[in-house]
Amino acid sequence: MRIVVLAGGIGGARFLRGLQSAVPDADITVIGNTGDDIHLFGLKVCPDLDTVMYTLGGGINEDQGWGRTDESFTVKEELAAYGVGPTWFGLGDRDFATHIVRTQMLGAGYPLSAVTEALCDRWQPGVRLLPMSDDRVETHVAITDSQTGERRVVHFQEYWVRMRAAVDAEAVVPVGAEQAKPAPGVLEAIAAADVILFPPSNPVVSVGTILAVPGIREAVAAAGAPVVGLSPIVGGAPVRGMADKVLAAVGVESTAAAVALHYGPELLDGWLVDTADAEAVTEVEAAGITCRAVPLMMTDLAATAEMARAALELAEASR
Ligand code: GDP
Ligand code: FO1
Ligand code: CA
Repeated sequence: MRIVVLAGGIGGARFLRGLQSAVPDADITVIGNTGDDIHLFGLKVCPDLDTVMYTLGGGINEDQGWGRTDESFTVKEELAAYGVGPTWFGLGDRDFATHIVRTQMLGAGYPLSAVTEALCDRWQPGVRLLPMSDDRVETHVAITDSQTGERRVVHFQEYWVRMRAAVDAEAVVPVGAEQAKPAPGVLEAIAAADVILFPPSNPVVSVGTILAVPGIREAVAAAGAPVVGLSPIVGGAPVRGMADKVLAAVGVESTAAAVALHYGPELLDGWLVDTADAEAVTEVEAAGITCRAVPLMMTDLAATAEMARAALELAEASR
């Protein structure tokens, strides 16, 4: 079975682990969000690609959900001693090596897709990990500065990591997306898929950014395969992260039903909500999307594998 998954970072990566456990023989292609990417200290950092790669490759810091296990921060401390920031972004020593290799290969002329493949040679994530695009896309967030009262735009990482999403997101802009092309293999994988899954990833800054690359949304909508999503909103709130803030920026309520309607029946054939949101089923089905309520908390591998099985069953039912 060929499965394509449009994934962000932690939510996407944890779901993928469950999917691999549920269907060990599946041929899984992950289309990863690169809108979170940021250049720091002259290095290209790809948080969501790395989160997927480290999680599936056994190198992730499990408690945090991002970054490396057994990490140290000597380089960061030394940079700070030189007064070189930003200090608000925690790059560890082991993680730095990944960014150095990536930046070196990009400098030598390799596209991000080839670099990602080379990094995955080490980690063997068991999936084909493709960036959504080889072109630079960086999500920015419009905010009102609480000190000056002025409207300005910050990089998504600054909004989330430095500001902890404490102020409202007034707009979310995937800068560069309009000019970006899908990376090699992306459209082909979507067209050849037996099933396409939206894991419980952020619908705006993860899945939304991937769909903003011209051609990808159209390919998913035109795919012969059923498309099934899992709600990242449980009981009216994101399980973790700032999905509520960025959903508000695009005028979408933080409910499991509103997120399904935001994707719409043009994209989705099926939608899973948590049992806590069972009342959403009628509304989602009224919009023409088959919907089921099942437990959607990724508390452990068994629970996550059960979610993946439910998604594949729903895909089968809506085929
Ligand atoms: P990020 O890039 O690290 O933010 O990760 P993703 O975009 O892949 O996923 C973030 C989303 O995952 C957030 O909106 C969370 O609400 C959602 N999420 C995290 N853990 C769970 C879980 O256990 N169950 C569900 N349903 N959603 C989750
Ligand atoms: N998240 C944080 O909350 N604080 C950090 O200092 C931080 C550093 C970091 C470094 C590398 C990396 O791959 C991810 C990192 N993240 C950090 C996570 C990342 O910013 C977010 O999980 C996602 O981009 C949010 O979608
Ligand atoms: Ca992300």
